[in-house]
Amino acid sequence: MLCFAASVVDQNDHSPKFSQEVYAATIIENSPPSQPLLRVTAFDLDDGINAELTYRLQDDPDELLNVDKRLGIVSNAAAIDFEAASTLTATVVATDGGSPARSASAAIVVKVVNVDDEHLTFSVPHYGFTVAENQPAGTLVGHVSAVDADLRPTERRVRYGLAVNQDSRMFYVVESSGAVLTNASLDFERRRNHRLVVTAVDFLHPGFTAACDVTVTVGDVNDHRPRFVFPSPGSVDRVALEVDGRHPINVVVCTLKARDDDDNDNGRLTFSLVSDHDADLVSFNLDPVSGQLRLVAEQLSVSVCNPLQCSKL
Ligand SMILES: [Ca+2]
Ligand SMILES: [Ca+2]
Ligand SMILES: [Ca+2]
Ligand SMILES: [Ca+2]
Repeated sequence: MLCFAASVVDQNDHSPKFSQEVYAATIIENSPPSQPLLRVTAFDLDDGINAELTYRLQDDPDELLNVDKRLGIVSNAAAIDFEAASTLTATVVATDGGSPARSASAAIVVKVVNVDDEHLTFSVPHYGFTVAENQPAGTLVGHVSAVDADLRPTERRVRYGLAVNQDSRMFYVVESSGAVLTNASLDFERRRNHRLVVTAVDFLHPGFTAACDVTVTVGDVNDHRPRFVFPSPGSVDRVALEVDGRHPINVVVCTLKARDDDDNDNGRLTFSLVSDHDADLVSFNLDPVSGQLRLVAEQLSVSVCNPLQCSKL
């Protein structure tokens, strides 16, 4: 009696098929690595190795997710920072063991749940502003800004204030906006710099505070006229000087001194002579910078009192 045995060899004629097109999960920010998030499942209607599936991920450039190649369990590869990535996406691919192999893919979407883990921070630790002197109280000096990366732009939970110090009474800060304004007119000649400390607090979490330094530089305005120190101290524009007509020529008679409380060009003085009598001018030479006054002619034979005018050019 003859016996015949027949067997059917499986052909890899079926591709794997995922149970879902999209797999979704959530993860709480800062969770430690290797938290199981979801499980993907694919089926293959072939037999044996032709239905033996392995899973892998692609389109996960930061490699924040892992998948168990046999079990299809997707986990996080690292702690996730919500402020850096609020949603993670990847593609999972299932491949069978056939030759040639067949594969299928599905999408993975993991939403990250925000944790209030960020603190208020000023955009810079030190602000420098300049405001001209003599401006009325209420003049805007500048803006400071503190942000909490946990907050969306529409969430306004920051309140600004001014720490009390020796300069703080001259300024105030708008609580809601961080605008710094003057409380009084500033005087460059009295104080050129003011130092402030602006604070910010999250009013839902009063323990969350931040502070920044603010330097307000007062800009000079030419608000002082030159005044003579010598002779006739305090005189603004005329000095009386008695010159002996016998004084030798080209020898310094005296050195005029004047001051101006303003800064740089606003306080830089030059001297010049003016007279109602032009003839008097030719008798004198006045150095515009040093203020040294000399007789340069001998026309003066008697003592005269010449009104000399000093002016800033
Ligand atoms: Ca197959
Ligand atoms: Ca956060
Ligand atoms: Ca001034
Ligand atoms: Ca001046």
